[in-house]
Amino acid sequence: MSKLKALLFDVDGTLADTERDGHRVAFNRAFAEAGLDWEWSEELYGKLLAVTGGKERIRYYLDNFNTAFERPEALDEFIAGLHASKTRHYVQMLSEGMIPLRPGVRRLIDEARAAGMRLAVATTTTPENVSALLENAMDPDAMSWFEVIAAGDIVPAKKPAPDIYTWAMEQMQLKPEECIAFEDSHNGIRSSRGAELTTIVSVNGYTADEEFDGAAIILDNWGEPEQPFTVIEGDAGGSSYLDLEMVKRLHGG
Ligand code: XBP
Ligand code: MG
Repeated sequence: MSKLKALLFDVDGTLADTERDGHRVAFNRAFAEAGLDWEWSEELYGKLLAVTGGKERIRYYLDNFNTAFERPEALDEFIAGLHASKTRHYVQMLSEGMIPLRPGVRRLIDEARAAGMRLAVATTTTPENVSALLENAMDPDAMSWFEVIAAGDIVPAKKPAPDIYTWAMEQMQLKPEECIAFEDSHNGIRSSRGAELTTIVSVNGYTADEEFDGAAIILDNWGEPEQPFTVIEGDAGGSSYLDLEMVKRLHGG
């Protein structure tokens, strides 16, 4: 295995628990603002998460859960308009500090930066959402800590396709064996493993029962010294929270 040079982070569910109380609520606010009576419950949203990408998720909802809706002729524009409104609501919620980072994220990123590790983001979500999360929940300067922000429509095929990870590594001129990915979902690890990346998984409420074939380890949390993780599958080598030493050990380089 090559020496580890870069950490590649998914965003939603990985850096922060954004889906249930963030994205879902923002979608519902956008629907209400548009005068639609659609309401995505926590349970329904769990089903809709099968599809990544907000615009793609709205279309999936119409195709499978609201087939009676009379669609406007310009459906693409209609969905794009709803999604733009959803992004405004979501960014607003982040600016109000509604979504914190998951435990352990800030500590690991600080340690990685101090050690000269290169950092990048590889996500399906819209770029504005990434900057809003990093600046509000991590640090006002956090955008400058990440060399590459690979996000949203930058590649046409979203996760589970490997394209977003491959694109990020191309930008950084790094090979998969020089990087490690952090994910929280089945679609996420399909993408990272498809890009041949060693992948560390930490699940959340929506993804706890998903399959994570090929994960280096599956944790219930990134862990903190005072808040240890539980290992769902794999060998933590005696660690109780994820630090750079454990990341390097799992990478094997
Ligand atoms: C994230 C997603 C995104 C967000 C919504 O998946 O699926 O679609 O839920 O984002 P991952 P947008 O964590 O695997 O990247 O509405 O901005 O598309
Ligand atoms: Mg995710």
